Formats: sequence, C-alpha cells, structure tokens
Amino acid sequence: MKRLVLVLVVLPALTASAACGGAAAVQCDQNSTCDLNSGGICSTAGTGNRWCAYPDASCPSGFRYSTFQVGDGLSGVCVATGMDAVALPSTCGPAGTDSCCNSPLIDGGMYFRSYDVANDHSSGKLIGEPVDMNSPATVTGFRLDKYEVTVGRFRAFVAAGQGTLMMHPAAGDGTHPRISGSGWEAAWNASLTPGTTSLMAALKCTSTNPAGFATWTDTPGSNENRPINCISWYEAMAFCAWDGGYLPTETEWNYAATGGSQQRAYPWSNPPSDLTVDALHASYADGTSDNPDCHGDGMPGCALTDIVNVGTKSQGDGRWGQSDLAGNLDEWVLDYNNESTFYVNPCTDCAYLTVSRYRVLRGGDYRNNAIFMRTAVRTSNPPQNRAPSFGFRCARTP
Ligand SMILES: [Ca+2]
Ligand SMILES: [Ca+2]
Repeated sequence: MKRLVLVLVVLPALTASAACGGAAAVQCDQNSTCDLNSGGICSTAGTGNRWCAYPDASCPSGFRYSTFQVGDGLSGVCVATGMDAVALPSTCGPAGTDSCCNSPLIDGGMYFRSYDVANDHSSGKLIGEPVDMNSPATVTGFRLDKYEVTVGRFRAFVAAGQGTLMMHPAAGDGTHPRISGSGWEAAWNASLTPGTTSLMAALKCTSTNPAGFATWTDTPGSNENRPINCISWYEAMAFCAWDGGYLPTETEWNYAATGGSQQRAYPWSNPPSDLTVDALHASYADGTSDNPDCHGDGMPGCALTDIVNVGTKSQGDGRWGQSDLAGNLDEWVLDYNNESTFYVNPCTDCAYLTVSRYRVLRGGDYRNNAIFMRTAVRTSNPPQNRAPSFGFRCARTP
C-alpha cells in the first residue's frame, strides 16, 4: 500500500503554536467538517492526524491539503494517491465504527476450487451439478478487503477524476503480484467512459434493469456505506489499481469464501458442512429471478435497501473476517471465464487470462436464491456490462 512519507519538523514546545497570525492546526473528524469548499474530504496523514483537503486536478490524487489550519507540514501539499491518503471516516461494519478500508490477511494454503464438504449434489460450479475435487489450487497468503467497495470509497475515486478515458490507469497498473502480464492494458482505455460526467451518468445504471437500484448518488447521501454497483469490470480494475491493490483472482476469491482447506459450504459455515442460511447471514432472496423476494432489509419485496450497508450481516463473515462474500452484490474478479473447462489446471496462484467474452463474478447477490450463496457457485458477464447486482472488492499484498 502506498504510504505518505513525511518530513517531521520537531519544534521546541514553546514555539509549537503557529506564528505570524496563522491559525492553529485543527484536525477534522469527517468529510462534512471540511466545508470551506465543495468536495472537501477529511484525509488521514501518515502521522494518523486528519486534515481537510479539497479537489485539485493538478494533484495526481485529485486532492490538495488546505492551507488553513493544516499541520504536519502538509499545508497546501498534494494528498498522496490511493485510499491510504484519501481516508474515510470509520463508519463500516455492524457497529458503523470500522474502517471501510479494512483488509484482513488470509493465510495461504491448498484447497479445491468449487468444492465444499457438504457435497449435497446441487451446488457445483454450475447450479444443479455436484461438486468435485478435480480442481486443486495453491494460494499464497494475501489480503482481501473485508468489505465490498462502498459508494463513499468510490466517491473519492470519482472526485479524483479517475476511472475515465481522461484519467485511465497506466499500462501495467493493478498487476497481480504473482501473475505477470495481469495488469491494465492500454487497449482497455477505450472501455472507460470519456470523463467524470459520463461516468457519474453511467453509475446510475439507467440502461439496465431494474431501474432505481443504483447506489451511486452525485452528492453524498444515505448510500455512502452501501456497496457501489453498476460498475463495469474495467472500473473495478481501475479502482483497485488506484487504491494500491488489485482485483482478486477467482481462485483467491473462492479460497477466501470457502475458508481454504476447510471447504465451507457457505462462507460462515462452521462446521464447514453446516447449511444454515438466513437473513442474518446474507442479503439474498427467495422466489424466482423474475419475481424475487429480497431479504436484505427485512421487508417484503425488493428495494434498494435490500443492498445493505457493508458488513451489517456480520454473522455471515468468512473464516478470515471478510463480510458479504455471499450475497449483497456479485463481485467481479480478475479472470476471464473459460467457457469450456472452467478452471486452469494445475494452479499455483493462477488466473485464466486468455481473452474470452466474459469475466467471472462470484458470490451471488441480493436478488439470488440461497443456492447462489454457496461458495462453489460461479457466474460471468461481459466486462463492459453494468447491473445493480454487480460490485467488487480489492486484494492486496500482505
Ligand atoms: Ca426486501
Ligand atoms: Ca458479495
């Protein structure tokens, strides 16, 4: 992760207060505190102190620290790139007090992809098919974000002008640390929207159904801790690169969900064969795909509120603490979909990167039946597609 390097100036105690009429340094506690100009954020410096910063297109991060009441020698300095610098208030999780950027460590090991020990003959890599042990894989330890990327986190990316043809990732950005050639490709630039205005319009997902389920709002509102949806695979990839991480591989994602060698049926299954599933564990649905009854918000029928604030179904957390791996939003991963053999074999930190029409999504979503919450199940979609059910999370080096 990118870290801000600071030069600390140690002043004698009696001269620590600002001189020449300058205001004393005052830390912020949330973005709304930073209201001198529009788009202000409360950014965390390398010292852990929090200072106001405002949009400035001349900074690579898109933000510059205020010249008013900012300490740590950062007055008027560009904020460093990535989420470490553009830090958000800690408002995620069941108590609303956890950092939305939390990224727990996952121990490496060996497991079988699309396999679980419940083995009840209906939840293989295709719905209705049995699981099998034909796809062993070895995964090196890594970090996987605890939460699906929130609207609030994505807002900092949008505010920085990122994820557009105007400000696309550089070739090679977001490369998986153990898979050469897995980073951003220049040919993908044209798959981004032209600029921030068109990106914000696209995030409203009006061209796909059901309309009215987009979590993005042009100004901060009540969805800041819901997961961002209606993002293309390209925007997910660009975000993770900007954020100092990368999109997890399908193999890594499945490893996290099934608890590695425990081979859990659901991410929360403990013992691993336990088939308990209810609305305390995940945002999912009963009914048919045309007429689902979504359980996320505890109210009958499906509404935007069935896309729940990340981490609030904490009984559904996985072996290493990741939330909402099953349900809420389907999650884009790095791999193309191999439509014939599904998995690369043999596999050590592998990904399927041969170009095909589809990229893989994992975990099921708020409109899906419980069977889609099973850790073995997989799906895919064209990478340019947007839907209210599509989200993502990022992986990182330990
Ligand atoms: Ca509902
Ligand atoms: Ca999910």
